[in-house]
This record gives sequence, C-alpha cells and structure tokens, in this order.
Amino acid sequence: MTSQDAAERAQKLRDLIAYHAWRYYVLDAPEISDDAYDALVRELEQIEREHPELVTPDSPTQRVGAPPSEQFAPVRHAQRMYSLDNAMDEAELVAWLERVGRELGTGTRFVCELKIDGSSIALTYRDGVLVRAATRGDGAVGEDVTANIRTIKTVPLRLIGPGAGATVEVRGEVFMPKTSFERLNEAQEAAGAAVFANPRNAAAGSVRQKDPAVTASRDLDTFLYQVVEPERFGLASQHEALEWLRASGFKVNPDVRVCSSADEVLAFCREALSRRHDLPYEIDGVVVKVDSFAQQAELGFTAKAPRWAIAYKFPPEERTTKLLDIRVSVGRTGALTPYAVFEPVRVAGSTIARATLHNADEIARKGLLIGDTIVVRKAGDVIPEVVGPLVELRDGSERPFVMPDSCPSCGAKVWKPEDEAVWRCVNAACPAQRVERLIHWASRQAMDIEGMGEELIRRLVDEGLLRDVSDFYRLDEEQLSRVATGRVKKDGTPVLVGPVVARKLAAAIEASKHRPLARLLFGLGIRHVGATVASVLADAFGSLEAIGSAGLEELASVEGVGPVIAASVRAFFENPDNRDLVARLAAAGVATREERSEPAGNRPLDGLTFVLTGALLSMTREQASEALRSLGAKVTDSVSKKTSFVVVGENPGSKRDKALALGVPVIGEEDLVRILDSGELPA
Ligand code: 3B9
Repeated sequence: MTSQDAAERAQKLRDLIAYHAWRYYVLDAPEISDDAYDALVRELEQIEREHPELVTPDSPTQRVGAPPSEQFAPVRHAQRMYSLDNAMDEAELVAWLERVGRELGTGTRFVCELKIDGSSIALTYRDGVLVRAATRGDGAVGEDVTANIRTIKTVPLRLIGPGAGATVEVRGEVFMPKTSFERLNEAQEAAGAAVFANPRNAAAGSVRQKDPAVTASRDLDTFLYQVVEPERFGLASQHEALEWLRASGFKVNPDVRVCSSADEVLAFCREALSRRHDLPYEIDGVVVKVDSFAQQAELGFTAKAPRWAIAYKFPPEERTTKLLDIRVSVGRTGALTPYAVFEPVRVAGSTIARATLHNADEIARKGLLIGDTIVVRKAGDVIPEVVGPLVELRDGSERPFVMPDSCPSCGAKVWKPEDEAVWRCVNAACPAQRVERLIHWASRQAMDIEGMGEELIRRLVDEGLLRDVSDFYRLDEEQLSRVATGRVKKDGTPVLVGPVVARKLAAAIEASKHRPLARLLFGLGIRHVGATVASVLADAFGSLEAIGSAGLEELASVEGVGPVIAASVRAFFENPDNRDLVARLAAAGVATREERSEPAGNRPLDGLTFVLTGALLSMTREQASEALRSLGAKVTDSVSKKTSFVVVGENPGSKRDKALALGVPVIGEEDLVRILDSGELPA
C-alpha cells in the first residue's frame, strides 16, 4: 500500500469506526456485529503502526494515549459555570413557577430534564475536534482533565452533523451507572482500597485520576445539556440546543419534556420521582429551565445561579430497618452522644448502619425503643438520620434506652448540669475525648492537616505516637510510613501508610504550623469558642499569648464575646495542662500570633459589625463571613445594639426578631451580595 493509499484508508476507517462507536455507545443501536467493529479497529491500528505519521488526535485508537500526569492544570472558564438554586419541595417549585410566570407571562414554556447525580464537565471542540475537557471546579476555574475524559466512549472525539467542524464549548454531566458503581466498590474493597460513598464521588474521583488508563477502566458515561453561545448555531431555545447536541454526536438524556404549564412540570417531576429506582443511574431531582433563550436573558442571574432555572430536589429516600442498639459516643468536650446502630440498609446510593441521635431528649421525643422497626433516611442525601419508629410493628420485646451512669470510654462518672440537655464525662484525660480533640485539630475548619483522617489518628493514638495535639509536630515520615491504615488486603495483611503518603502527611503537618490564629484557637476546642468567636478573638487580640493573659472583663468587652465565653476562655488558660500545651505548640514552631499582612486601604467595611442568620442561597455562611471580614467588617454570632446589620437568609432564627426589637437594620441576601460586590451599603 502506498502511503497515499494508507492515508486514505486510515481516514475512511476512522470515520467508519467513529460512526459505529456512536451507534453502539451513544445510541445503543449498533448496526454491525462486535466482531466486525473489532476488525475495523484492528485494521486501523495496523496502519497506524506502520505509518505513525498518520495518527491523528481524534483517531478512535487514541482514547487512552496520554501518560499519567502529576497534576491537573487550572482552566479558567470562558463563561462561569453556574450552579442551580434548589426547590426543596413541590410548594417551593410551584412558587418559583408562579414567580417566573408573573415575570414572563403565563404562556412561558419550560424544559424539564433529569438531574443526574454526577460531576459537571465542560468540553471544548476546535474545528470539530475535542481539544479540552475541564471540571467545574469553583465555577470560575476548573481543572484540565482532557486525557481522562477522552477515555469515555460516549464523548465524541470529533463532531458530526450540525456540529461538524464547529469551534464550540458544551457542558454536561459525567456519571457512573449504578451497577458499575457497585462493581467498582466491590473491587476497591477486595483490593483494600477506600470505597466511594456514592456514584457522584466515584465519578468525580475517576475523572481526577492521575493515570488515564485507570479512568478508562471505570465505566463512566455522559449526558450533555448545554451549548455555550448557542446563538452562534442559530439556536433559540434549550430544547433546540438539546436536539443540536444529540445530532452532533453527544449523548443526551432521553427523559426531557417541554411543558407549557405548572401542572405539566409537576407531572414530570412526579413521574421522575416514581421512576428513579428503575433508571440505571442515580438522579437526585429534576432541573426545570425556561425554554426560550430570549426569556432566559430577560431573567438573568444571581451571584451563583440563573434565575431562569431551578433544581427540584427529590425528598430524601426513606427505608425501614431494625434498631439493634443505642450506644453512646464521647465527644471532644466530653459530651455523651447516643447513636443508633441498625441493620445495614442501602439508602440513596450507599449502605448505612448508624445515625446520631443527638441526646437523650431527642430519643424520648422520637419515642424510640431498642428493637423497634425504624424509618431511616439521609439528610441532604448525606447524613444518616432516624426519622422515627413504626409503633404498630412492636411485639413487646422492645426496651427503652438508659443513659449510662459512667463514661463508656474511661469509666468516670458522668454529669449533667441542670440547665443543659447533654450528659458529660468530665475526665479531661478520657481517651475518647483525647481522640476527638486530635480529630478536631486536624479537621478542615481548624488546622486542616490534609490526609490526617479519623482512622489514621486512632491508629496513631493506639500506637502511642499521639497523645495531645502538640504530638502531631513530633511525627516524622519514617514513623508515619509504618502506621497501619486500618484497611486489610484480601489475604488479610494490613495496608500500611507507605512512604509516598507519609511524605505528603509530613508536608501537610508542616503546612499547618502557619494557619491563621483564628483556626488555631478554634482547633484548641475551647468550649463556646466556635469558628466565629475564634475569629473575633483573633482579630481583637492578635496572639494566643494575649488571649491567654486577657482578663475576664477585657475578653467580655469584645463585640460578640459574652460573659459565658469569656469565663470559658479564662478557665481554659488557667488550667496548667493547657498552658503547657500552648507552650509545647509554640516550641514546635506553630505560629501563635497573627501574621498580619492587611492589604492597607481597601477595607470599606471597617468598623461595621454583621450578624448572619438563616441559610444563604448563593454562598455558605462561612463564605459570607470570610468575604465580609476581608473587607474589614466584623462578623459575630449574637445581635446587640452595636450590630450594624443583620443579614437574613432562608428560615432565619430568633436573631432576626432580636434585630427588629433593637432597631438594628435587617437586610437580605441581595443587599449582602451588593455590599460584597461594590462595598456599597444599603440606604
Ligand atoms: C446560558 C441539568 C444539571 C443543568 C445550568 C445542571 C446544572 C447546571 C445547569 C447550565 N443538570 N442541567 N443546568 N440537566 N446538573 C442551567 C446552570 N447553564 C446554562 O445552561 C447556561 C446557559 C448562559 C448561562 C448558563 O448564559 C446566558 C447568556 C445569555 C442569555 C442567557 C443565558
């Protein structure tokens, strides 16, 4: 064969293979046998071996091509990847539909799509060829995962139909089918590797594998739902965009409906809910979008989400199981927390066997007896929760829970102050409390020692390497590498941490020496000193030493710090053991004073104090606090006459009422966003 002939034959084969792969993987409607398809691929591979210069990046032989990479390059999205506002029940959905109907007219059409429980991706094609795939990241900047996404069979390497030759970005969801997820977890377990909590984590984890060959083995799939700058392709509506995607070779979810009334939207949502278990992939709701792009443009966006779309979230899935026991765990402050132990059940994509019951009052309120048949679910589809007992199913063998009168960890007497709901173990040397304090110190919100999880901390305590938080700074790589992870291989041998992870852990411990003072203070776990109070104290005093030597009045004079907090801080620093601990931390090189590097000038909110109450839609309260503080504001937990503004989100607490009673200005999330965007205060 001349090289001219070879080039022509290779091109023909590539087109044929791409076509049949699309018929097979995307449409699930093959036209030729698997053997015939394999023969085409083998012939192309043969030609490419003999004529390596003919290999093109969109060749079907090039899905797994790239070598493992060390890191994913950041990708700034040309257009922000928005998230979605949620409607938590039908009433919220109807309220949204009515609001949109009022603004756009009652004839407005909506498109209903399934909300796939996966991970968002953006695919860029240049001249019809896939050149980049990026994760969503924080919406503004994601990660370049091109080499991994290329391995997914339903992702076209080259566009066909109306998309042929186009330079375009499209977006959608990458997900793992339920059966593949279960198979993967079984394999992970057998290999002594960590299992994934749900298909969404499995998909996200598979997309972020260092080695594309691992991603290729993970059986991922895709559904696309967005064309960026659709007007360039003459598209005027979401349903046209979906058609365009489908015709261009992408996999588009078939369960889509254009609806002309709220009733039709509700009917679609109810059908989707009733069919969710029959689908081969996990869905967590329905996305409702205004169909017309012109009408979308009329409604516009909030800070994080389009106003023209909403995610209707399914009510949490509930299951029944048997309550085997109620046991008690000991927290870092000695609080005894009862938790339910029940027969394992699969709920919302994973198996659960335990749920916290918070305190004895809660057990009484729910009327739980050990031995009951109970209803369980996952709050926010994550946290296991006991809904209550099915009283009709009792047979008389059930028995009530009794709070133990001694600590289940150390055996010390337990104690409950009159005015509190919680029993406590007051033995500061209690081993369970020790472990919980260590876990808290390493946690994300405190010193954020990456990779230092609960299980590893328990092992380090068991092996005598950790007693208090200053011991973290005495661990070396050698010691860390020899610790068991708690997992075992199929043959029963324990999995050790190993040198690679040990190096990372050592680096993470080192990095934690220079956290902001507020995190250190929070990490110490002083009672009543949560993240907010810690931040206020750090701002007011600037060093751990200054806080430790401040008197009661000095502490209580700080905005947001009351007498109870002040007394608790004093008590902590008056305890000689705690003083020793602080000295050991400082000696180990942990920064105990704020390394102040204030960008002088841009602090438009200097001197103002904010209190946040209720849930915000466009950000978490922590993000809002951090943003306000970065502009010079103080953020505290309690409302007083000195408070400048109370920001009220969804389902606000009593702080709103208190603000109104004191005449403190109450503002909403939109005002807050405006303040953060422009520093401009509401009139
Ligand atoms: C034009 C489904 C999900 C989803 C959007 C989704 C998550 C997010 C989104 C996508 N499942 N759909 N849709 N099924 N998990 C709605 C946030 N974004 C867009 O479609 C979109 C489209 C935009 C911005 C975002 O810009 C415009 C520019 C001019 C006029 C109108 C819009």
